[in-house]
Amino acid sequence: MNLSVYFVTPERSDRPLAELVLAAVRGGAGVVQLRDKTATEAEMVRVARELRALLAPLGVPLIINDRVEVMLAAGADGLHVGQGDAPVAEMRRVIGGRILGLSIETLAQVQAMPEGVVDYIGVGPIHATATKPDAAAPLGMAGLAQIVRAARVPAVAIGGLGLADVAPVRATGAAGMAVVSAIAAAADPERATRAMVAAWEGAA
Ligand code: TZP
Ligand code: MG
Repeated sequence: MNLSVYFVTPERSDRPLAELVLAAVRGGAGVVQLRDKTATEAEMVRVARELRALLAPLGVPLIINDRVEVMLAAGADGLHVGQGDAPVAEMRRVIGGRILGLSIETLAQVQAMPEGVVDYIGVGPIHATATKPDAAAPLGMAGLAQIVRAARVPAVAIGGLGLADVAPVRATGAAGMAVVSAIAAAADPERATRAMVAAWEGAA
Protein backbone atom coordinates (compact mmCIF):
# COMPACT_ATOMS: atom_id res chain seq x y z
CA MET A 1 0.00 0.00 0.00
CA ASN A 2 1.39 3.37 -1.07
CA LEU A 3 0.60 5.72 1.81
CA SER A 4 2.80 8.62 0.68
CA VAL A 5 -0.03 10.90 -0.44
CA TYR A 6 -3.32 9.71 1.04
CA PHE A 7 -6.45 11.60 -0.01
CA VAL A 8 -9.28 11.99 2.51
CA THR A 9 -12.54 13.20 0.94
CA PRO A 10 -14.08 16.53 2.00
CA GLU A 11 -17.63 16.63 3.35
CA ARG A 12 -18.46 19.54 1.06
CA SER A 13 -17.02 20.42 -2.32
CA ASP A 14 -17.95 22.47 -5.36
CA ARG A 15 -16.83 19.58 -7.53
CA PRO A 16 -18.50 16.17 -7.84
CA LEU A 17 -16.74 13.81 -5.46
CA ALA A 18 -15.93 11.22 -8.14
CA GLU A 19 -14.24 13.90 -10.23
CA LEU A 20 -12.16 15.05 -7.27
CA VAL A 21 -11.13 11.51 -6.37
CA LEU A 22 -10.13 10.77 -9.95
CA ALA A 23 -8.05 13.94 -10.08
CA ALA A 24 -6.27 12.96 -6.85
CA VAL A 25 -5.55 9.48 -8.15
CA ARG A 26 -4.36 10.75 -11.53
CA GLY A 27 -2.04 13.03 -9.61
CA GLY A 28 -0.62 10.01 -7.80
CA ALA A 29 -2.57 9.63 -4.54
CA GLY A 30 -2.06 6.01 -3.46
CA VAL A 31 -5.01 5.62 -1.08
CA VAL A 32 -8.46 7.24 -0.84
CA GLN A 33 -10.51 7.48 2.34
CA LEU A 34 -14.22 8.24 2.20
CA ARG A 35 -14.96 10.35 5.27
CA ASP A 36 -18.37 11.82 5.95
CA LYS A 37 -19.50 12.29 9.51
CA THR A 38 -23.05 13.37 8.61
CA ALA A 39 -24.24 11.29 5.62
CA THR A 40 -26.85 8.61 6.19
CA GLU A 41 -25.67 5.03 5.91
CA ALA A 42 -27.58 4.50 2.64
CA GLU A 43 -26.06 7.62 1.09
CA MET A 44 -22.58 6.65 2.17
CA VAL A 45 -22.98 3.12 0.78
CA ARG A 46 -24.08 4.61 -2.55
CA VAL A 47 -21.03 6.90 -2.71
CA ALA A 48 -18.67 4.16 -1.50
CA ARG A 49 -19.86 1.81 -4.25
CA GLU A 50 -19.37 4.52 -6.85
CA LEU A 51 -15.84 5.23 -5.63
CA ARG A 52 -15.00 1.56 -5.38
CA ALA A 53 -16.03 1.00 -9.01
CA LEU A 54 -13.74 3.85 -9.97
CA LEU A 55 -10.74 2.90 -7.83
CA ALA A 56 -10.65 -0.90 -7.96
CA PRO A 57 -9.57 -1.05 -11.66
CA LEU A 58 -6.79 1.42 -10.82
CA GLY A 59 -5.56 -0.68 -7.91
CA VAL A 60 -6.07 2.17 -5.43
CA PRO A 61 -7.50 1.03 -2.09
CA LEU A 62 -10.70 2.65 -0.79
CA ILE A 63 -10.85 3.02 2.98
CA ILE A 64 -14.07 3.92 4.79
CA ASN A 65 -13.98 6.20 7.82
CA ASP A 66 -15.81 4.87 10.89
CA ARG A 67 -18.67 2.96 9.31
CA VAL A 68 -17.92 -0.72 9.23
CA GLU A 69 -21.37 -1.54 7.82
CA VAL A 70 -20.68 0.79 4.88
CA MET A 71 -17.32 -0.83 4.30
CA LEU A 72 -18.86 -4.30 4.24
CA ALA A 73 -21.87 -3.31 2.09
CA ALA A 74 -19.68 -1.54 -0.47
CA GLY A 75 -16.95 -4.18 -0.49
CA ALA A 76 -14.37 -1.49 0.26
CA ASP A 77 -10.74 -2.35 0.99
CA GLY A 78 -10.53 -1.14 4.54
CA LEU A 79 -11.73 0.80 7.54
CA HIS A 80 -10.28 3.75 9.44
CA VAL A 81 -11.40 4.25 13.03
CA GLY A 82 -10.77 6.78 15.78
CA GLN A 83 -10.14 6.55 19.49
CA GLY A 84 -13.87 6.97 20.20
CA ASP A 85 -14.89 4.03 18.05
CA ALA A 86 -15.11 0.34 18.97
CA PRO A 87 -11.79 -1.26 20.06
CA VAL A 88 -9.57 -2.15 17.11
CA ALA A 89 -9.28 -5.80 18.15
CA GLU A 90 -13.05 -6.08 17.81
CA MET A 91 -12.96 -4.30 14.44
CA ARG A 92 -10.25 -6.65 13.25
CA ARG A 93 -12.50 -9.65 13.95
CA VAL A 94 -15.31 -8.07 11.92
CA ILE A 95 -13.26 -7.00 8.89
CA GLY A 96 -10.90 -9.96 8.61
CA GLY A 97 -7.89 -9.32 6.39
CA ARG A 98 -9.01 -5.93 5.09
CA ILE A 99 -6.95 -2.82 5.84
CA LEU A 100 -7.41 -1.33 9.32
CA GLY A 101 -6.23 2.16 10.26
CA LEU A 102 -6.43 3.92 13.63
CA SER A 103 -6.24 7.62 14.48
CA ILE A 104 -3.60 8.59 17.04
CA GLU A 105 -3.51 11.98 18.76
CA THR A 106 -1.00 11.39 21.57
CA LEU A 107 2.09 9.35 22.41
CA ALA A 108 0.09 7.57 25.14
CA GLN A 109 -2.41 6.34 22.55
CA VAL A 110 0.28 4.77 20.39
CA GLN A 111 1.84 3.14 23.44
CA ALA A 112 -1.56 1.72 24.42
CA MET A 113 -2.19 0.22 20.98
CA PRO A 114 -2.52 -3.58 20.92
CA GLU A 115 0.26 -5.34 19.03
CA GLY A 116 -0.32 -6.70 15.52
CA VAL A 117 -3.87 -5.43 15.02
CA VAL A 118 -3.81 -2.28 12.91
CA ASP A 119 -2.09 -1.91 9.53
CA TYR A 120 -1.26 1.78 9.85
CA ILE A 121 -1.92 4.77 12.08
CA GLY A 122 -3.09 8.25 11.15
CA VAL A 123 -1.27 10.76 13.37
CA GLY A 124 -2.61 14.24 13.94
CA PRO A 125 -3.46 16.93 13.82
CA ILE A 126 0.05 18.10 12.97
CA HIS A 127 -1.08 21.70 12.46
CA ALA A 128 -4.34 23.39 13.37
CA THR A 129 -6.99 22.70 10.74
CA ALA A 130 -10.44 24.04 9.98
CA THR A 131 -11.41 20.73 8.35
CA LYS A 132 -11.80 18.96 11.71
CA PRO A 133 -13.10 21.47 14.26
CA ASP A 134 -13.04 18.91 17.11
CA ALA A 135 -9.42 17.87 16.49
CA ALA A 136 -7.05 17.50 19.46
CA ALA A 137 -4.15 19.92 20.10
CA PRO A 138 -1.67 20.13 17.20
CA LEU A 139 1.36 17.84 17.61
CA GLY A 140 3.79 19.73 15.42
CA MET A 141 6.63 17.91 13.65
CA ALA A 142 8.38 17.11 16.94
CA GLY A 143 5.27 15.41 18.31
CA LEU A 144 4.86 13.50 15.06
CA ALA A 145 8.48 12.33 15.16
CA GLN A 146 8.05 11.04 18.72
CA ILE A 147 4.95 9.03 17.75
CA VAL A 148 6.58 7.68 14.57
CA ARG A 149 9.50 6.40 16.67
CA ALA A 150 7.16 4.69 19.12
CA ALA A 151 4.93 3.13 16.44
CA ARG A 152 5.45 -0.41 15.17
CA VAL A 153 3.32 0.19 12.08
CA PRO A 154 3.51 2.78 9.27
CA ALA A 155 2.37 6.25 10.34
CA VAL A 156 0.53 8.73 8.12
CA ALA A 157 0.56 12.37 9.25
CA ILE A 158 -2.63 14.46 8.97
CA GLY A 159 -3.94 17.91 9.77
CA GLY A 160 -3.26 21.19 8.00
CA LEU A 161 -0.63 19.65 5.73
CA GLY A 162 0.38 20.84 2.28
CA LEU A 163 3.29 20.98 -0.12
CA ALA A 164 5.54 22.85 2.30
CA ASP A 165 5.17 20.05 4.86
CA VAL A 166 6.29 17.19 2.64
CA ALA A 167 10.01 17.34 3.46
CA PRO A 168 9.60 17.83 7.24
CA VAL A 169 6.98 15.05 7.44
CA ARG A 170 9.22 12.70 5.43
CA ALA A 171 12.13 13.56 7.71
CA THR A 172 10.23 12.22 10.75
CA GLY A 173 10.15 8.76 9.17
CA ALA A 174 6.41 8.89 8.52
CA ALA A 175 5.14 6.67 5.69
CA GLY A 176 3.06 9.45 4.18
CA MET A 177 0.72 12.34 4.62
CA ALA A 178 -3.06 12.45 4.47
CA VAL A 179 -4.73 15.59 3.20
CA VAL A 180 -8.20 16.94 2.62
CA SER A 181 -8.02 20.61 1.67
CA ALA A 182 -4.55 20.65 0.08
CA ILE A 183 -6.17 18.59 -2.70
CA ALA A 184 -9.91 19.28 -2.43
CA ALA A 185 -9.61 23.08 -2.21
CA ALA A 186 -6.80 23.41 -4.75
CA ALA A 187 -7.51 25.27 -7.99
CA ASP A 188 -6.18 22.20 -9.81
CA PRO A 189 -6.47 19.11 -7.54
CA GLU A 190 -4.59 16.79 -9.89
CA ARG A 191 -1.70 19.18 -10.19
CA ALA A 192 -1.63 19.84 -6.44
CA THR A 193 -1.49 16.10 -5.78
CA ARG A 194 1.22 15.56 -8.36
CA ALA A 195 3.34 18.28 -6.78
CA MET A 196 3.10 16.64 -3.34
CA VAL A 197 3.88 13.19 -4.75
CA ALA A 198 6.91 14.55 -6.62
CA ALA A 199 8.09 16.39 -3.51
CA TRP A 200 7.66 13.22 -1.45
CA GLU A 201 9.70 11.21 -3.91
CA GLY A 202 12.29 13.98 -4.11
CA ALA A 203 12.56 14.06 -0.34
CA ALA A 204 13.21 10.29 -0.25
N1 TZP B 1 -8.05 14.21 11.33
C1 TZP B 1 -7.15 14.96 11.93
S1 TZP B 1 -6.96 16.43 11.16
C2 TZP B 1 -8.10 16.05 9.97
C3 TZP B 1 -8.59 14.78 10.22
C4 TZP B 1 -9.62 14.10 9.42
C5 TZP B 1 -8.50 16.96 8.87
C6 TZP B 1 -7.44 17.11 7.84
O1 TZP B 1 -7.88 18.02 6.85
P1 TZP B 1 -6.90 19.08 6.18
O2 TZP B 1 -7.83 19.91 5.32
O3 TZP B 1 -5.93 18.31 5.35
O4 TZP B 1 -6.28 19.86 7.29
MG1 MG C 1 -14.36 7.75 14.33
